[in-house]
Amino acid sequence: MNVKRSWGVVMAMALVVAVASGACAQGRRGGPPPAEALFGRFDANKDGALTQNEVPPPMWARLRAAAANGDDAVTIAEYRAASGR
Ligand SMILES: [Ca+2]
Repeated sequence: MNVKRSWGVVMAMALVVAVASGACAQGRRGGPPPAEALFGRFDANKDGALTQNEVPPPMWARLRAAAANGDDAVTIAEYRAASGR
């Protein structure tokens, strides 16, 4: 791996950590983050649902309870129903 590529990987990881901690901090300060912010940041495949592989483990521990139909994916409608956001 060359230096340019390594730098890109480091910057990408830093961005992921910054976004994840920002969303978690937002949740701690004022309750759950708004659905648009959460799904905009973490719905990697843009299918309108969050799955375990798309969010940090502590976030998934809270989110999975919103999967009303028990399919281990939380749709934006399920999130809104559970969080009121
Ligand atoms: Ca998704």
